[in-house]
Amino acid sequence: MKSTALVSLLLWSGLSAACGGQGDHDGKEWTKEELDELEAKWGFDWPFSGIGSFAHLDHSKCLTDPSVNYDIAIVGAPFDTAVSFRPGARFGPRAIRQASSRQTGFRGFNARASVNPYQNWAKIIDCGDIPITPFDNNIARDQMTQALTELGKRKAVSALSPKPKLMTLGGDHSLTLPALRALKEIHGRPIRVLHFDAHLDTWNPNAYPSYWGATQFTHGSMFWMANQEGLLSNSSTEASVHAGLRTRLGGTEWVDNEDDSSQNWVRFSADDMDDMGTQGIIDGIMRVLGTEDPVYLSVDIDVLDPAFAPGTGTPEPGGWTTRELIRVLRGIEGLNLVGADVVEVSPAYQGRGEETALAAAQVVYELLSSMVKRGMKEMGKEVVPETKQKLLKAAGKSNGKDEL
Ligand SMILES: *[C@@H]1O[C@H](CO)[C@@H](O)[C@H](O)[C@H]1NC(C)=O
Ligand SMILES: [Mn+2]
Repeated sequence: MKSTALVSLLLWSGLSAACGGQGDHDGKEWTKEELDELEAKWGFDWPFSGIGSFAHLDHSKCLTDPSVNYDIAIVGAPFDTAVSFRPGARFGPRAIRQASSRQTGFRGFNARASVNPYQNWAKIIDCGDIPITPFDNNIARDQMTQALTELGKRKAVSALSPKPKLMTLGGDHSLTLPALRALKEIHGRPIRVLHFDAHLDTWNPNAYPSYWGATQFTHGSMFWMANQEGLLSNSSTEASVHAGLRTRLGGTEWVDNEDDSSQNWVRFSADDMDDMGTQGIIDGIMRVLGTEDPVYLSVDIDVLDPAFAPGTGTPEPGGWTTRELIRVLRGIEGLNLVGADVVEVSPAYQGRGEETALAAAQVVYELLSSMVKRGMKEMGKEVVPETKQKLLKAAGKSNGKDEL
């Protein structure tokens, strides 16, 4: 809240002076020292205090204020009328923000990544939600496309990021189509996708019984549609990657998988985790996607086992643990991420301990850490893991960072 609080105080003192000294301090002029003292006194938020922005980040309604700039924006897309089973993901963004409340800039150092994404080069803010209609999916899709395009086209704050990155909180998975449309518009090129999910989501809408006609905008068809629209890279037959799959397929054969392959996807199943381990999955993903090409990362929280994430629309037993997913996310931090989403959190089905939303908030934190860390490397700044820090200390060289 720091900078916005300061600005509003300054505005307020200016206004009250202009109104002939009204207000509770009789038109008093606030010095910078006094305002700093207020900040020191009241600027801190406990995990359980404050208005619920993601990780207590500064919040702006970015869509109504074109002057707001950022390097990374958290954006909520509370929408769930394109689902095939349990609805309720429209409450996902609020649940994820609530579950992120123990994330603070003050204690935000990611010991797995060796960076604090909230105290680094990137200006990260919470842009609030896109007000998406629940009554008409065509309008909803246009609203999401327009909003994500507008937010992604802003000028970034740091010279490091030519374009700001959006971290979208879903919402059902159909929102990835507007996100990919926006990226095509912003980057002027088709994008590669890394997709964590129990399901393929490359289904032709006509693969569902379609006597009555089929909408092309569902949470299981957005990647099929994205490919039809030329939003996904076809640069090789291994252009995009699924990980964590365990969905049932249609019919009696492998047609769904064959169709998926013909759309240039590589598949890692949930069971591959047992055979390959986290490192095998990491190596497989990095072999396909590399560190140069722009990649959009989409995390359907149903990639986790329902034991870890029951609060979702289409749960499938036999998935990964939260720790396995985090480990894989850390291992792929070298990807050139241009944006990401975390979708399908449907809090009405989660336990009272908020495990599903907590997992989603953690995924966001890990992805923010990766984006910030990549920027540091591009700046030539060293990221010092703890083992190396200890060696440096033993050699009498400290980089000045305290071990807390
Ligand atoms: C990729 O191939 C599909 C057909 O499978 C096509 O519709 C789409 O336009 C192609 N994408 C690009 C970026 O050329
Ligand atoms: Mn999905």
